[in-house]
Amino acid sequence: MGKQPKSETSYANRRKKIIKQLKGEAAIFPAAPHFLASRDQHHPFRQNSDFFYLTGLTEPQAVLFLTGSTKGPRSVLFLRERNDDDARWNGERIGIKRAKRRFDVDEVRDITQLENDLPELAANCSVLHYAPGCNPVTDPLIWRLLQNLSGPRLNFPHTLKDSRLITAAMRFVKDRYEIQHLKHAAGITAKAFLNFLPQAKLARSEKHAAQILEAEFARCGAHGLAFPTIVASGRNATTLHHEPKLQPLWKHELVLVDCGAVFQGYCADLTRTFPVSGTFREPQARVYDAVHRALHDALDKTKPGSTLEIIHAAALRAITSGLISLGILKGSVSDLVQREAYRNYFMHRTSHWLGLDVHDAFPLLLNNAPIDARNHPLEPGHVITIEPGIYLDAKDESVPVQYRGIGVRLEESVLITTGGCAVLTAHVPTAREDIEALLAPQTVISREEKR
Ligand SMILES: [Mn+2]
Repeated sequence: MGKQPKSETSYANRRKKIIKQLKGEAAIFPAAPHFLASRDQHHPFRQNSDFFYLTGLTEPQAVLFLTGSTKGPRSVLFLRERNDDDARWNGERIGIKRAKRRFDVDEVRDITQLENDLPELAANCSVLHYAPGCNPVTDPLIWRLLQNLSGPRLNFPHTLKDSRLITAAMRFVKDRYEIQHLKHAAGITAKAFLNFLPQAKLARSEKHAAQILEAEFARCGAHGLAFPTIVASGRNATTLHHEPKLQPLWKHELVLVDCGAVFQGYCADLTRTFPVSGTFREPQARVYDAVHRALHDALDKTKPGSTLEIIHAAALRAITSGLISLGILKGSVSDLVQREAYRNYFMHRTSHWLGLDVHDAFPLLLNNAPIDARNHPLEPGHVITIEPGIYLDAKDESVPVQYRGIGVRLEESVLITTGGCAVLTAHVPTAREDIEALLAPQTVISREEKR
C-alpha cells in the first residue's frame, strides 16, 4: 500500500465504517449513469453523491462492492479499463492499474465483469444493501442477482435494504474535510455574488443575469452549480423555483436571486432579494424588513441542542408578526401561527440540510433506531440553510394592493459549531441599508470622495 493523500484516507475510512456494519451482508453502490438529453447528446455528468462520498471518483460506469463477509474480498471497485480510442474522444480514465494505487480497496476489477462476479462475491450474504431506482443500468442486474426460481436460499442474497439508510446516517455530520469544502463553496458563492451585484442592472434579462452570476462562479473557482440558478424579477419572485426567462429585470421591482456554487462536490445555497434601481420602495422595504427579522430570529436559535423545528418556529413567529404589521393578517401571533395562517404567504420550511446534495441526505435511522431529523438536536458539523421568505401573490385579494406581487427570500448557509453557528455566506450582507450601499453607483462614491 503506497502513501495516500489525506482525502483518500477519509474515503477509505468511510468504506471501513460500512464494512464493519455489514455482518454477513453486502452493499452495492453504483456511480451515476449518463442520462440522455437528445439523440446522441447527454446531460452533463453528475456523480451519484453516495458513490462520491465513498470513493471520490467522478467517473461513470463504476460500482463499489462492500461486504462484511470474511470469505473473499471485502471491498471491490469495478470501473472501466483504459481505452486509447475512447480517450481520444472523451479523455483519460483512471483505469485499473492506477485505481489500484489510488484506492485502498482489496480489489479493482473491470466493470464488464460485474454481472459475472456478483453472485460469487455476494454468495454468503443474505442481505443486500442497494438503492433501487437510481441507476437504470445496475437495477436489472441486482434484480437478476436476487432471482431464484426454486425459492430463496439462506446463504444467498434474498433481502434487499435501501443502502441510503446507511449513507444518510454517515453524511449527517460533516467531517473536517467536508467542512473545508462546504466553507469554500459558500465563500465562492458569496464572493461571486458580491461581484455580480453591481452588474445586475446591466443584465438584459433574468437569463442574462443568471449567466453573469454563473460566470463569476467560474471566475472564483467553482466546479459547478448546486442547482439551476433562480433569477426572478418582480412578481416572478412569488414562484418559489422560477426559471430565469428572457424577460428584462423590471426597473422598479425587486429581483430575487437564489444560487449556489459547488466545490469538490459540496454545495452552497444563498438567496438575496434586492431592488434593481438600487433603492427599495416603501412597500418593498416593509416586506423585506419582515423577512430580515425572521432570518435573524431563526439564526438566534441556530446552535447545538436546538432543532430545525425550533428554528422554523422562530421564523414562523417573525413572519406572522410581519404579516400582521403589513395588514395582511389580523389577530394574535400565537393564534395565527397555531392556525397556520401564514401558509399562503410562507409555504416552505425554513431549513434544509446541506452537503453533497443541496437538499442533503438526512437519516431515518440512527444507530438502528428511527429518528425524526427535524426534531433531532443540532450538533457541531451539521450544515443547514436558514431561508425565510414572504411571497405575496399578484392576484391575492387578501393582500393590500401596494404589496401584491412582492416576493422576498433571504438565505444563508450555516455550519453548527460548538459555540453556536458560523454563517458561511455572511460575506454578502442582508441588512437593507447595506444592500443599497452595495448597489450605489461607484461614480457617486468617487464624487463624494472628491468633495
Ligand atoms: Mn435552499
